[in-house]
Amino acid sequence: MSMKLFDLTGRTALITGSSRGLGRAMAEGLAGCGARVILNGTNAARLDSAVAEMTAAGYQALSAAFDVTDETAIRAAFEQFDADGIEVDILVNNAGIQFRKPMLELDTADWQRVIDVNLTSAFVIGREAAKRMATRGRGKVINIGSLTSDLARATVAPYTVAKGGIKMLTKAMAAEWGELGIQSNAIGPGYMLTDMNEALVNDPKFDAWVKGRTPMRRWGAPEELAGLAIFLAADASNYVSGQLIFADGGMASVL
Ligand code: GCO
Repeated sequence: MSMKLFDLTGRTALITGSSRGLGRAMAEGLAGCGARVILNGTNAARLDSAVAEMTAAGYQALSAAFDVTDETAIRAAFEQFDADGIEVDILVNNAGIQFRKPMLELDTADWQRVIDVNLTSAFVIGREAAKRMATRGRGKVINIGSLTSDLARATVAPYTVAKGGIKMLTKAMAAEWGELGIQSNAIGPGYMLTDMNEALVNDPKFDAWVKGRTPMRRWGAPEELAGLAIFLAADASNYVSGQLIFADGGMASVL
């Protein structure tokens, strides 16, 4: 019985921003439990090679290249899924960018770009997915939050605000879509070894701060998010909704 609760065979998962990094790691975790995964990004060549790598590894993988801030492209992608008979059962809103600058020096355009990619896209793509999930009476939305969903760090205000918004959007989705059979939850990664954080990892002072501030005394590996993604994508979490669950080495829980 217990393993069946985590079996994703016959389910299709769309993971935004998944040609590499956290999105790719979660896609591999979901595929490893039987899901067919749709990788997304804007770089078609990078997507094609990621699909080829996953297919060679024995996973079921497709790609859907679209810009998560382009509503027309998002609608077209879902209309193509409809036309191809592809039902998105699991949506992982992972796409995100970072822009580090103190607010006093921050241009509004840079603020808006981070909000558009990291927050508004989750609403737009979530709405398109949920419209279709509702017709089937079931679906899973997994939004990717952050430590900054709860805790602010100087120089990353737009990212912090967007990720705080992700936490509350997750609850709003739970509030409206629970009766449709859709569970909406969020994952809060800690400081992870990703391209986005390369400058931080390579900064000895910041690296020491992360290791000192994290009870597990290390950065997280992208594949360490896969277990939470599998849980929140599977029947095991069918009565879990509106939650933000951290995979952060304990950082959000300690002073
Ligand atoms: C930063 C980092 C963080 C982490 C992550 C923490 O500049 O502080 O990019 O934002 O990536 O979001 O949960």
